[in-house]
Amino acid sequence: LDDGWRFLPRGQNFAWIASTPDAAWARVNLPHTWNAQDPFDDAPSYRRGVGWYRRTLHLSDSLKGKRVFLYFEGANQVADVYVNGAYVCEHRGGYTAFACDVTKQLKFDGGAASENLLAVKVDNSQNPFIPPLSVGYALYGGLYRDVWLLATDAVHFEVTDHASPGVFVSTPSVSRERGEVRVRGTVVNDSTAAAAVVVQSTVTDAAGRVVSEGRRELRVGAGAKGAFELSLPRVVRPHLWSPEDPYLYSVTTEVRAGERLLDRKVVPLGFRWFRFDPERGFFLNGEKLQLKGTNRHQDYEGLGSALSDAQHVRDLEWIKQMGANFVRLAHYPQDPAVLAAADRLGLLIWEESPVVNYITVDERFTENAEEMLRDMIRQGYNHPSVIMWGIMNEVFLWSPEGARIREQNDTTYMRQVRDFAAKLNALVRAEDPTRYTTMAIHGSKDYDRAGVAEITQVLGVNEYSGWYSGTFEGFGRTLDRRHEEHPEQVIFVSEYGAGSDDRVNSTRPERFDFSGQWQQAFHESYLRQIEARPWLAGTAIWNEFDFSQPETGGSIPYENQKGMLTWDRKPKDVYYLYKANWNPAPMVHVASRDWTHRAGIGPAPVTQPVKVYSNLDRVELFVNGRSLGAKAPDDVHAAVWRVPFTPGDNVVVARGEKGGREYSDRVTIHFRVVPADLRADTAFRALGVNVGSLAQVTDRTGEVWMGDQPYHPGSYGYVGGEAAIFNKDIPITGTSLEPLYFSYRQGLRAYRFDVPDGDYVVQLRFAEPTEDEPGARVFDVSVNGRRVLEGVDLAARSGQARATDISIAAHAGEGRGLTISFDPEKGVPVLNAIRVRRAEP
Ligand code: GCB
Ligand code: CA
Repeated sequence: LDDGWRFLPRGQNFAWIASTPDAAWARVNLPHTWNAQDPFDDAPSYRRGVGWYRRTLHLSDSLKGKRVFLYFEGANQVADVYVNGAYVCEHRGGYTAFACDVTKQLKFDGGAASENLLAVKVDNSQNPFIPPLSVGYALYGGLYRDVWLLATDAVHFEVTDHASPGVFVSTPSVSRERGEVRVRGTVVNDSTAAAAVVVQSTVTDAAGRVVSEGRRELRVGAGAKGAFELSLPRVVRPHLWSPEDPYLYSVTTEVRAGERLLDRKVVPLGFRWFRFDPERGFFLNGEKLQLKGTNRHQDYEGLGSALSDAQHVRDLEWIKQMGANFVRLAHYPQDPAVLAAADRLGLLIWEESPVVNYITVDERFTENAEEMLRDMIRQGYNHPSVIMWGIMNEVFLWSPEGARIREQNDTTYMRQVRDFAAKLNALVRAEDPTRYTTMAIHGSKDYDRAGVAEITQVLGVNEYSGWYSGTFEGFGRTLDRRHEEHPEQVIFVSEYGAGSDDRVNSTRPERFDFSGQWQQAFHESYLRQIEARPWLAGTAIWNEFDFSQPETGGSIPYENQKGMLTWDRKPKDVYYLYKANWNPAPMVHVASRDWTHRAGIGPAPVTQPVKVYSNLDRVELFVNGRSLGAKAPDDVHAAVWRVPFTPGDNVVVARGEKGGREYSDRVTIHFRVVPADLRADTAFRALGVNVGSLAQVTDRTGEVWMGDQPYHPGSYGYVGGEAAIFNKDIPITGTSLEPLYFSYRQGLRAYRFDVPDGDYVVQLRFAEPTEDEPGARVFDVSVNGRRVLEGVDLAARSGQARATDISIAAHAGEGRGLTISFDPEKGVPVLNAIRVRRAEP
């Protein structure tokens, strides 16, 4: 039922919305969210509240006598469903499916009289009793997944058991010799007479051949339910399921009354067995398997959370092609299409329930969290890809009052969280003893102090050493310490990552500069450290795709930039680092796709590094047809050449071969040579500098803003002050070139350009980094000793963190170039970026 809906972003009760004329409503198709844009504009926050959906539905007479259900794959986050004015069901929680029996409320008469009105009220308001309370991604409201109409016979498999298939298949024991299959489920008899039925399950292989079969007679009273369980004859020498060979059988379960088929369910079946070992890692089908994985969020630039099934599937294909064999679905259950794709593609899954950052100590919160777990497990139970159920993420990151803190000190709360976690863990164990329980924690002692870290069977640690703070090596040290102190613990690296922006590149990358090169160096180091610790249960990159993060700044505000691909699914160069390491298919990639516009200080040619990721034994690099020699990629499949760039286009080709076949990659890099001595540059047109950072920034026109440097005669650069960056939580507004403003220099005395004599326009780019009150920072600006700006007060002028560009006319004479000086009146001056261009004649 995805098409033909109408949407109204307000309205409290059904009576009111039923009487609102169609014209007041927007036409929408599902999946739909009302927050596809507003979390990412410069207005603070986004709309969290009520939205109504309505639709008419004609039902033909042929459905008369059937049971009819509405099946919602997900609605964020509370949904109330009405049919023909009657309230039929409610669902709490934005990430799992729910089903409502609407038979009684529907009209089937045929013709116009059979027009039914469906209406769904969806509410994504903050709710203290519904996880998640806080997340770090947009909480998109809406009917953002597919909706189905299901019609069954009066006697049918249960539909409303947590919107599960009503049939559950497990493999109590599997070996190479044989696989046991157990099928259990519930038949519901909604008729007025007792039913004598036969339940039959058939296992077929991928070619459709029947390999096992079993049946059972069942008597189900009128209006009653009957549970069944079948142990099928063992399958001999089953074709095992694995990431390399995701072979799927299927189990078809039918319920019949005599010859009459009443219902049929087909579910996937994979024969596999697995275990975790604290000393040796993960084993699948008896063999050690290094879990190489990544995390996935479900949103997409411009669409919010409203993705089609095809888009969900494409995401998993990106992950598979990268060579991963594992995905953590953080931080919530995802579209049904995702698990189906994981089964088919061979990706092992950690699915988790959205308890994030803190909890409300209240029975209602606990009950909702438990219901979500039951939803998740029963809906995902039949998927062979699933190996772990996660119960929470970084639950001690925030205080019980909902504030980010360093350390918990409320011991009562810590005990309550422990009890809560233990309760959820026990629930998962009881629901599904065939998988492992897990949770993810952040770098804090609180989890051990509170006894929370020991609750689940697998412990996920989220590690960002070398990004938010510390060095790359802090990663391995943290892991080793935990492993030593808790040798009995199965330790999984559930997150690690660093942000990047394809506009930002550097020959001297620094922590938190958002350059692609720092991100690459981070992952290269982590790959090495992971390789050195075979006892790890597995690892997962944070994150496969850039995703929404409404309360963050950085070089792309409102976005978490740690993806292997951008938010609109453009692979970054770092994606190919993983591909080279994890996917054995021969490949070579010139890791400069994100840096095709470069600049450097001359004379030409200017030498800069070019990195190639490749899993070939040897790769040769050519620049403009000339060989720079062949190299063997290193232990993480990287090789770097020092390439002499000439002004203009440089064609870079990397080439290698394997098994008699040639593999190559080709990138054209446009290079601008900035003369070391600007004074002699009679052709000088313009020069921009990304003040406060060593990284270059490429703008949309392809112009490269140079990295910053101290002034030296003949060139450009700052005089005095120190480099700084914005607080990561403060979004920079009023510009689409945020990286230029993200870094800045404070307390500088001057900025100099030794340009040739002539008339210029100096563009000063500012964004007030720290002050939100006028008067705290005030400075004057002079050019070559002449005051041009008096009393610049950025907070007063534009407020905090808002891009403020000021252009001034300037004249360079007598070979003195341009000296733009900054004189403090109050506080210290700042400058975020600067550009000098020749005035038009
Ligand atoms: C974490 C969180 C995740 C964040 C990530 C980050 O530890 O679990 O939700 O997005 O860090 O990028 O900071
Ligand atoms: Ca779907």
